[in-house]
Amino acid sequence: MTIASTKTHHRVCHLCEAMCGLVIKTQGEKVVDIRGDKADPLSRGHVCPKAVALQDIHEDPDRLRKPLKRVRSVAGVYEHVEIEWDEALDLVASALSDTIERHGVDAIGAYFGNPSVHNYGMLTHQRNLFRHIRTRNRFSATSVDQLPHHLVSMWLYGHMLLSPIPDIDRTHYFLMLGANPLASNGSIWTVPDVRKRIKDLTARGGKLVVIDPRKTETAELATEHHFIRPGTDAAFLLGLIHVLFRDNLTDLGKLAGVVDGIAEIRDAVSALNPEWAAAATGIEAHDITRIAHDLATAEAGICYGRMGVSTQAYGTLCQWAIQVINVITGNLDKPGGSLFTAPAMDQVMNSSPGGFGRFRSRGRDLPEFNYELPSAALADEIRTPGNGQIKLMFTGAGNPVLSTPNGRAVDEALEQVEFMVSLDPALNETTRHADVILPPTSPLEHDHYDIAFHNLAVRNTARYSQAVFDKPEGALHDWEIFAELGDRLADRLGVESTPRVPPHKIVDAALKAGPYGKDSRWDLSIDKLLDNPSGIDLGELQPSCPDRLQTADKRIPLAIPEALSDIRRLISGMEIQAEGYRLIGRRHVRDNNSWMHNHRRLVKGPGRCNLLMHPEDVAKEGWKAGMTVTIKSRVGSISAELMPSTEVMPGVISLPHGYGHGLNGTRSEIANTHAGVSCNDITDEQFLDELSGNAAVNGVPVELHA
Ligand SMILES: Nc1nc2c(c(=O)[nH]1)N[C@H]1C(S)=C(S)[C@@H](COP(=O)(O)OP(=O)(O)OC[C@H]3O[C@@H](n4cnc5c(=O)[nH]c(N)nc54)[C@H](O)[C@@H]3O)O[C@H]1N2
Ligand SMILES: Nc1nc2c(c(=O)[nH]1)N[C@H]1C(S)=C(S)[C@@H](COP(=O)(O)OP(=O)(O)OC[C@H]3O[C@@H](n4cnc5c(=O)[nH]c(N)nc54)[C@H](O)[C@@H]3O)O[C@H]1N2
Ligand code: SF4
Ligand SMILES: [Mo]
Repeated sequence: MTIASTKTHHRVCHLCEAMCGLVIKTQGEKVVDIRGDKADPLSRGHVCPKAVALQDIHEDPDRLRKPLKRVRSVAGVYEHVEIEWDEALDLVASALSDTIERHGVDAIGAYFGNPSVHNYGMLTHQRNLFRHIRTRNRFSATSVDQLPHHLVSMWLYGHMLLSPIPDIDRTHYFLMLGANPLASNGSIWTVPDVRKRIKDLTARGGKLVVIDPRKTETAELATEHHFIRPGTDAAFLLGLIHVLFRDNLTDLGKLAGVVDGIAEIRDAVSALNPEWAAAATGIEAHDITRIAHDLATAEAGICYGRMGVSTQAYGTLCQWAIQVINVITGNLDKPGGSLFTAPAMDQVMNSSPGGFGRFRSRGRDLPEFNYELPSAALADEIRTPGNGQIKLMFTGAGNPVLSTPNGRAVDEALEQVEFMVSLDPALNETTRHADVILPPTSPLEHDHYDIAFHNLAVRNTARYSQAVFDKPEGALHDWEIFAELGDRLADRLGVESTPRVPPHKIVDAALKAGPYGKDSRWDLSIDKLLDNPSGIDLGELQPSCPDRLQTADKRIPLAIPEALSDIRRLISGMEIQAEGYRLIGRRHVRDNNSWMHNHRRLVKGPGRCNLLMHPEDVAKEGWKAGMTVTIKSRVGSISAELMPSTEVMPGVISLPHGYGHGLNGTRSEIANTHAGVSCNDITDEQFLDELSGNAAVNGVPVELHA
């Protein structure tokens, strides 16, 4: 017997936005060790419990290694059987061209999920296929997530991807709403090792103030936590803006000459005093006043809000108000405030700035953003007959049955399409409907450069990871599948196909042409990054306005008409706040949306898909811990085990998303034995941030029954 020698690999973890550097040891085909890379200038050795799951994903016996085709067995039930790549790719290309010829290009629907942004080949090569399919029926996880951030960045800063990043390491005051980075590891804010960064902030006398209907792990570390009634944050934020104007606390600092619309905003909030905000939110008026003063008078401060304030009924208004607060307190573009990044491969300079409302969904008249329709309209666009009805559905790296509102309706609708194809390594709740599943290589079998998340990081760095293992004979990377399908479709449509440039060559060219490229002292390239496998530090974030602004006049038009008119909807919405329970979500550090429940190390321990409810509410209903409670909304009902907890405020219940496994025809043995229920079976596709069309999966009105 020969013992394989141990090899050491440097690789970044792509599972969440934190981009932790890893050192991975292998022997032959086995991973023998995964740990944090202390030499990584961004993550400094940090990892979370999911890092080891890279091995579990790679070794998972349920991970698909060959394409599957759905066939009806003699017994009349559907099953998936393995087929060869050539047959699978031809089947899909023929179905695509056939659908385009019969019904036009809009008959093709596409949904891309979260991991498509964490896999660089999916970003670089989607175009190889979709340049031939310019359909209006594109959807993605964006509209169940960060759509309001993009919209507000486009309006204020001229580009949907130009997001100000909280400079936590140099701040003195951090006001955080609807985010739990201790579980999520940060979002629209790449901030590995956030626990240490928060501890450093409070140790140097700085403050972290958390606003959340649940006392989260992050709130536990905060200097101050306030419960807030779900969906009322916009009232809190506008109340803060009111105080900032009323008490003469505004100071635009060096942005004074570049911002328009201050007077309009002052007028729009003149009646929205802290007493009004207190009645809506449940946060005391004197606390609102004090927080406004503390933030404005801090040497440098941050206002930041994420999921909890984006995926709610006033998501866009919240994200707009957050930017207004940062601008009028002089904290935008300031060290210790929020700063724009200067990444080595700059997505802002290399992509479209975004656009809004250029067309609308057929069924419900919802606006597109960046040529995507809200995912809350997906089932409708499949079911509504007529020109533009979806006949063929393409999903890539997504699980909309578990992740989009009224997932049961999506589940039923997917069964109705004429043909469905999924680019995914899993046979799960969504892909079980696919006629053909195309599984890409495992993460350890391909290289990686974080095209997306360097743009959102608390420090400018660059890091390239080579594949840990060779790709198996015959297997294809995600980008190669797009390229193959693109070629075959082009051939059938009689148009030219796209030259096949591997992702690392695209990144290499962008690095060389970028701000740290050939014309700089850094001379960055893929070769240079190969010589520095733990990454290269390009320094801390720097002020960059007005140059960095992408608006035509290099100014910030703060008084966005759409936001100002949405204030009226908020005011009437706050007057008619329904009684009864409101559902919110929650994340756990060992979950990752719906797709990492098939790894024993991540699901072990007590079940996590239980219903949190305040003990006073539990007592009021006469219920007990451990009993099964049915949660009912306009669209459906589910049942979950009750767990009384003072973590949530009275009137609020919390259930994580991404569960609800165990459906017929799926292949994930461990996840199916930790099935849980899908909270998106009761989130409502009609309950939206009406301004943007973003799904409101938080603050959903529900009824409870024993
Ligand atoms: N109620 C409620 N709903 C929510 C949320 C919430 O907080 N509450 N959160 C929302 C948010 S923020 C998001 S981002 C969405 C996520 O929603 P989705 O993106 O739709 O779902 P995921 O669970 O991330 O599913 C990812 C899929 O990608 C596959 N996959 C993983 N890696 C790769 C890869 O490299 N290549 C390919 N081709 N496939 C891959 C997995 O097998 C899985 O099928 O959910 C949203 N839904
Ligand atoms: N471990 C783990 N990490 C992840 C993910 C995961 O599923 N698991 N998903 C990744 C993805 S796709 C994303 S987008 C990010 C999300 O990253 P975060 O935005 O940090 O996500 P959450 O942990 O869901 O935090 C949202 C918080 O909003 C609160 N909330 C709910 N409703 C309201 C409200 O009305 N007002 C206020 N103020 N707060 C409210 C919730 O209680 C919760 O604490 O996490 C990423 N990282
Ligand atoms: S926090 Fe965890 S999942 Fe996220 S990049 Fe780091 S190790 Fe990976
Ligand atoms: Mo997300």
